[in-house]
Amino acid sequence: PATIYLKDYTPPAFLIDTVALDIAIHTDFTRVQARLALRRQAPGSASALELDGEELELQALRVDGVALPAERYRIEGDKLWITDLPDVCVLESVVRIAPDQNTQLSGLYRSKDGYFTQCEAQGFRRITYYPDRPDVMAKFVCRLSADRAAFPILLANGNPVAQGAEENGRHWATWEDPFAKPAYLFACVAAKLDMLEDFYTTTSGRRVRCAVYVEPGKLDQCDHAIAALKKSMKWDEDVFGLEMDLDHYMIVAVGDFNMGAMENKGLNIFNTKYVLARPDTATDTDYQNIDRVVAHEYFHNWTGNRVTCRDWFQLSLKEGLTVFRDQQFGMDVHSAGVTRIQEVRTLRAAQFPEDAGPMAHPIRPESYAEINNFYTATVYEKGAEVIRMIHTLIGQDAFRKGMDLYFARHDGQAVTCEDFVAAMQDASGLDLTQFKRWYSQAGTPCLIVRSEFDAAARRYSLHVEQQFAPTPYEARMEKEGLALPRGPYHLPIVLGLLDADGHALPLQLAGEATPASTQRTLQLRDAKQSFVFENVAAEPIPSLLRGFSAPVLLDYPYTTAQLVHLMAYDGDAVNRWEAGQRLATEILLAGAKAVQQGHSGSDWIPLDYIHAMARLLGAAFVDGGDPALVAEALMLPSENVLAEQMEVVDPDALHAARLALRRTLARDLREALLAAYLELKIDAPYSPEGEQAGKRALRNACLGYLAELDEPSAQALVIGHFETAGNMTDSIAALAAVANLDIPARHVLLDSFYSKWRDEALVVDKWLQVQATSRLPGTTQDVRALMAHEAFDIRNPNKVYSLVRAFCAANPKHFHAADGSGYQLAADVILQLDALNPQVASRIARCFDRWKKFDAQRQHQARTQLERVRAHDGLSSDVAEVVGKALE
Ligand code: HT7
Ligand code: ZN
Repeated sequence: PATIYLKDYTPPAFLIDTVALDIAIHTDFTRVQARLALRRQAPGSASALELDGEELELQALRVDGVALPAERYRIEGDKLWITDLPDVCVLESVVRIAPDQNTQLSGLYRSKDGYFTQCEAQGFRRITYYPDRPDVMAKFVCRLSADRAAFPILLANGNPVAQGAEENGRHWATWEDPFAKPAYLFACVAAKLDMLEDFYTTTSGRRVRCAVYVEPGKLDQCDHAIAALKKSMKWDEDVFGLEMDLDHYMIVAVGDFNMGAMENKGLNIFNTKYVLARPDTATDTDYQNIDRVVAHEYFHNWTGNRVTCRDWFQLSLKEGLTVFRDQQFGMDVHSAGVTRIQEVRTLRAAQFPEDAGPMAHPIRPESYAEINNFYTATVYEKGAEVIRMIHTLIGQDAFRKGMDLYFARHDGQAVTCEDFVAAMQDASGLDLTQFKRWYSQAGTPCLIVRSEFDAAARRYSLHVEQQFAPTPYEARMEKEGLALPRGPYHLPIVLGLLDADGHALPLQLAGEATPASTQRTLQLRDAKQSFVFENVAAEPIPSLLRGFSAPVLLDYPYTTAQLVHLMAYDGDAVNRWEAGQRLATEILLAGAKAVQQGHSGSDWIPLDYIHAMARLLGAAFVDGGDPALVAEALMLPSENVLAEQMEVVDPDALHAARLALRRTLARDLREALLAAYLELKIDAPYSPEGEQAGKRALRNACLGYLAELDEPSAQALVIGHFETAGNMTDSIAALAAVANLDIPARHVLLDSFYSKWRDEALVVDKWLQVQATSRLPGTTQDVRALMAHEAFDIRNPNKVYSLVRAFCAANPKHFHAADGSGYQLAADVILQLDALNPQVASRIARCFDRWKKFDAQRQHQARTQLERVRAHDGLSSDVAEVVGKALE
């Protein structure tokens, strides 16, 4: 595929003031008429108008009402060029499209209950000819018509202005959006849907109608989404002073959707997964995800819509910032510590491996072949970490001033990441020149920290060295003549020091007269930099990068005793958790080595660790204890995260070591786990809110450990948990546990679950997922069999993600099977899917990212499948880019 470069950006020759669309949906085609009011940017210049169009059947083209002669335009691939246009004119086009055949789910497409759109990043060009780029912002009016009985709901962005009947049982509606927007934010829906509405009054008195549209019969699953929307509206007013700017805010849920949700102006379109919830169908995690995704899309109204991206290289401008905002919302409305821990876990599981693999890229890449491949953990999650670092460096007040300045300068504009950083710099007075390296350098930096204590001088020093090795991205850029200078990062190190009793020490940096506080934010700028603390009586234990203050790897030679100490006493919840993860990682890597050397025992598990975990569990029940935090701490690092730490990954050894540690903990803490399980039983009616959800998380974590005991009584406990579950969180916890057990009850429970829920698509997804992630032998064949089951549909992204991606991304033991059976399954699906939905196929292809970290036999198997995919005729640019980079 052709590569597109940031350096080649040029402004559009023509701007568009207004767009009038007429979309007429018929049974076997849709006719789209577009009227574009064009204005040349540089009046008098001769440049041609460049329009994008994909899979459009052009029927008419008129300029100022006159049919355009053939010599004035040419179609080349997915471009339409028109020459000799006046500086100001009206272009009208008529095209036919086939949404019923649109399996890519980009543009206008058919789903079960009607027609829906998805235009980001480049879907609008599949609806009509248009300059489909975010720096062309226009005001849209949309007339939509369809059969009234089949599609009674007709929606588009903005406000409804008129509606009426047509002949043959058809009807129409016109919507007008008062705000100029890029085409990627356009949306329309013609469908049969139920609707739940509520109202929110903004601080300035605007009464906003909040409406959620769902598949008929699902109104009892909408309450949480609508409450989340109102909570988000309030939060954005309270924290950022940002109000809703329209009278209608609509959320439409659709079962066929490539991603999570889409922030179209005033008409968000959501994957059903992030809207529908009832206690018996959705887990606590589902409820929390709904809160976060609803908030995220709502927050985009300002960070993304009112101020948008100049070009797609700037994607992190809106995504990193909006993820940061939804993270802050999550920390405010749920537990701050648990929320942050979960974010750090996601970053480590998804972004760090990406940054170490063939698709590594900075949060603002210099080039791409297929923009859909850049909706990545790096652009989203690392992008949010970069914003968080600015927030940490300048503080909440200056950050808020920076946001205000950003909107004052750029409301209604399409801008760059530079513009955002400039606003933050100007509002805070902090020089962010060096900081901007975070936008252009790929890879995860490593901080090597060493300490030195001078007892006589009562001085404690921390010597920090930054390592920022180049990634394949830098090598590729260099080959393409785009070598960028690399240099040390500017980043915040939030830290504290603990004494032997676990007390936080007052921190007095050299040169200061008195200690300032027990936690400091240090600014690291140099490749090597030292920080010296005075008046330190005895050698302390450092608690570094509190709250995960920078997205880096940390190399500090902690002893087991120090980590156990931090697990118990660190005043920072994230670092208490982090100490446990660090210790578990060391133990599990030693365990994997022992397994490789043929040791069958578990003498690599230190007793100190078992005792620390026992204390942790006990801490949930003392005054001020937080079961949700304890549940997080009981979760061992995943096999994929551990794999990143191995020179040559041995998935079997890692799996065996992790399982052995889980079984040892289950055996050694059996009484405490069982007591906690019994104690945490909830008798109150279900609520997804914090306290109850935290107790359930810990109770189910205990159940998970107890299920590892190869004993009938433990199995009976799991079966009883399933049979008495009063909500989906408990049901699925038991089902996931039993899916790993080779006992007759496994099939009984799986079958009864499916019979009960076969008509609830999102619950069937869970059923597929627990089977896809089972560790039992034969899982690969089971996944193949499930692909032929009536419950599976390769055209539905949720089904593919629940079964195939769950297998490839969350079942390393089977995906990386030495005989190559997992790789072959993945490649078969990628090829089958590529012809239908390249975006989803490409997401599955990303599961091969780390193939070069494995042994020679596995590498051979993976290469064989990757080459097979690459050689396929007519491969999409999406999959070609991912597989091509993997094979580089
Ligand atoms: N901004 C939205 C991105 C999105 C998307 C991108 C490509 C293909 C399909 C898509 N659906 C949604 C989602 C968000 O970040 O809010
Ligand atoms: Zn987003």
